[in-house]
Amino acid sequence: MIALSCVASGASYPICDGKPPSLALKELRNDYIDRLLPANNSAVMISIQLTDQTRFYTLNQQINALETRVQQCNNATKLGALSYHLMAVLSTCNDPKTFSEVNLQELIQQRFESQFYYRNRTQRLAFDGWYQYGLALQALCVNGADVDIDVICKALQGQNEDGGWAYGVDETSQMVLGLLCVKNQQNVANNATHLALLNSAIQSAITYLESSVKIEGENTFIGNRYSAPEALLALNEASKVMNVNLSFCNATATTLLTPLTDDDQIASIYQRLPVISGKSVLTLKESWTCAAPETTTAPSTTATTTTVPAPKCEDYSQIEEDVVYITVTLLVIVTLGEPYTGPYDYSQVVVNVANGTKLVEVMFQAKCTGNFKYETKMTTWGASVRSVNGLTARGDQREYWSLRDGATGSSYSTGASSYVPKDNDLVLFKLSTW
Ligand code: B12
Repeated sequence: MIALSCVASGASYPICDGKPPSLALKELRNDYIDRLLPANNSAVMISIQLTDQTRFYTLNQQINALETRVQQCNNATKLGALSYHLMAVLSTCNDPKTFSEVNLQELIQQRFESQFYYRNRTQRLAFDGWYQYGLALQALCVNGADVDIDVICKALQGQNEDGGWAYGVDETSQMVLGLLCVKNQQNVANNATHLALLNSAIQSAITYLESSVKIEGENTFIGNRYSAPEALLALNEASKVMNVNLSFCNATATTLLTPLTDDDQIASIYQRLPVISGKSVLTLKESWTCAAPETTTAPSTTATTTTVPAPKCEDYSQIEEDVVYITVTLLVIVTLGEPYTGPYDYSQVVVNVANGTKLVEVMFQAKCTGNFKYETKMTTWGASVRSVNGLTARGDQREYWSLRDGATGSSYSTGASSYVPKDNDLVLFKLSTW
């Protein structure tokens, strides 16, 4: 009876049971990889390399582009970018200390030193954020460099009482992966006090991640849909050395590993892909080998890039009969601080748009009215809002434009390229710090 219900539940995932992927999972993996292949990005490279090197048909082009990115690195490059580059280099079996004549390991070590002094005083939060701090622990560690004990101590001091880091699951997963890796270093493993502190930090982080499992109808997440892949990888790595409750593993993997839609952003795909093979970047640490892509099975046609024409205001000037229109209000609040604790610089613009229009397009149509201005930068999560009404968020002050529901003040769970406003929505752009 038990065996039957196991079979009936169907899916089996390497990340949950260590068995090789099923045929269906392999097909899904190929779809994910095909969508990622045209993107020139270090995180994409790592994701494909971890999952299936033989299908990385664009590897050589990607290595060339990686060289250019690495050459552009300097002491202003953030921990996250440096770390992705380092791990991408390592995943191709090149040396991150000499690749393109840049020593990425050293740049990370230097960048660690400048994390806790900003806004003119010593701070408890890492300037580049705990997500990137965790990535940097992983990068140094998988490259075989001993992470300074000071760097590890600062990480532990930054942990919240509930066991998480910063705002939640995303950051905590990266920190768990990083700390799991540095646990085996000489300066930690040979010092009983350090080891005990680190073990207890990891243990409470695991408890935090386990308590972030959410069942919403048919779906199971850890945190939300976007934080779940990395949390699953972190818990899976932790389960190799510690007690972890992974009873929700199959349900989470089933929720995550769905066929792609046009709405899936590149970042969401490269973060989900390694869940299929169950390999985190910690796999790069020892005895990592490289295989050339299989040219025989490479698609014969070169990928055609279709350029979508830039929208024009005229495209929206006609009212079309068979289209349902909704009203969306864009509200801009400039003063930093909690919502509605004015006085604040305040402006608002009302637009009528076709139902189903993405926020970024609503913004474009608002721009056409002449009463709203904005600038975005394209990222692997879609358009990131950098400036509104001429005011640019200062990254070096940890400022950003947060996108919120103006009625409740709560943050949207997706960005401007993904969020679809509803009728009578009040979309709030609020200059905030993080
Ligand atoms: C740190 C972080 C932030 C920081 C980034 C600060 C910085 N400059 O370092 C801040 C607080 C500014 C931020 C803002 C937002 N974030 Co954020 N963020 C993250 C987090 C935890 C790590 C990103 C990172 O450092 N990656 C490592 C670096 C090396 O990679 P990168 O590609 O260069 O990362 C850059 C982009 O990720 C970008 N970025 C960060 N968040 C977002 C969100 C969107 C929609 C876009 C387009 C870009 C973007 O900033 C990073 C650093 O430059 C991710 C978690 C994750 N799983 O990826 C969430 C995450 C990417 N963020 C998310 C969201 C929703 C937002 C906001 C839309 C929240 C809001 N409602 O205001 C805003 C963006 C609003 C805007 N102006 O367009 C979601 C995206 C989900 C989705 N499908 O769109 C994620 C996945 C969190 C989650 N689990 O839900 N974020």
